[in-house]
Amino acid sequence: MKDVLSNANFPQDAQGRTYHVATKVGQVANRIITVGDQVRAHRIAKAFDGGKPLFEFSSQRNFLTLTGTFQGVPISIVAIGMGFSVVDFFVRECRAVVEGEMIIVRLGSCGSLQPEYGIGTVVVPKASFGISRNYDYFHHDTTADERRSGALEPYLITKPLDADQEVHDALLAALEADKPKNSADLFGGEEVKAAGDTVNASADSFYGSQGRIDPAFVDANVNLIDVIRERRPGVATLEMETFLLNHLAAAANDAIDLAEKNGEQPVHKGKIRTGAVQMIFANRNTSAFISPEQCETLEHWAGKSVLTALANIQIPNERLHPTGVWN
Ligand code: R1P
Ligand code: URA
Repeated sequence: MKDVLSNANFPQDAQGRTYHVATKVGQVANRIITVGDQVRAHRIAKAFDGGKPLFEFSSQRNFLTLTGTFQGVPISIVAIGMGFSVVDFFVRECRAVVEGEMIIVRLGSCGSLQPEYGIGTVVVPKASFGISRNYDYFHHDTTADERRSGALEPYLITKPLDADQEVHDALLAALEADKPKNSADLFGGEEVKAAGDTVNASADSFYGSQGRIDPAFVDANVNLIDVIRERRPGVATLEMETFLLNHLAAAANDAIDLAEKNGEQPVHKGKIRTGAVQMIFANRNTSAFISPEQCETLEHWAGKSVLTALANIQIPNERLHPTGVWN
């Protein structure tokens, strides 16, 4: 870190760059695609107008921001890594440097819990709930009785939170309209497909809280997948970020509603709308895992579709960030 930061509550440098994502006003667009991995981010950015971003920055903390235009509409792609905590850095720090409304779509990989959604299916969830490890269950002070009685459960399962309906519908429509042709050869005899209105679970680990068995650790998760299916019937996918994105958007939107109710000026004048597109990389019903060629095909299709959907969703001019590197 080279620059001097001030404000221990929300550190920013003299130009307003945030501490971890390290972008400032004018570098991030109102419409954002967030991905886990940087290869995917660069792949999608090739579909920007002119074939490349207008702004590119990789932070010391491994957040990569690529901002460009697609069909003339400014869009940022931000690669954040994995897990709940990086979503928190990403949403709060991007919110701090963007004025007006934000639409954030997560484009990530996932595991499938539904036999009809194999590798080659891309899903658009309508809702997502969280699964987190209940650390006290594993604490040495916790008694066998507390564990047996169910007073403490090994995993906490939240209520679901919805994605924005218009964003969901635009994503599904764009995927349907632009399916790769002749994909059956690459995907074991079946063409790729898109499925909407699914329910997602975001876990705080790839392993224990997604029900993967690891004899090297006590995880108390042998029946976790059954418990999840029983409590949230129809759950289709497991990944690690979508729930927190929906949660933080709701928290930001609640802060605006609260300020307005109290007759105060909200910090930001626009709400955050969210959506997600999830590519199935791991089929938890069969144990199949995606190949690099299949991955590239899905990322091109899904990436272009998310760009198209974002460009098609209208944001009124007065709720758009006024200037940026794209102007
Ligand atoms: C785990 O392998 C990672 O893959 C999924 C999970 O949510 C987690 O981040 O998403 P990405 O492909 O976007 O990283
Ligand atoms: N990402 C996850 O979090 N889980 C999977 O099974 C595959 C991708």
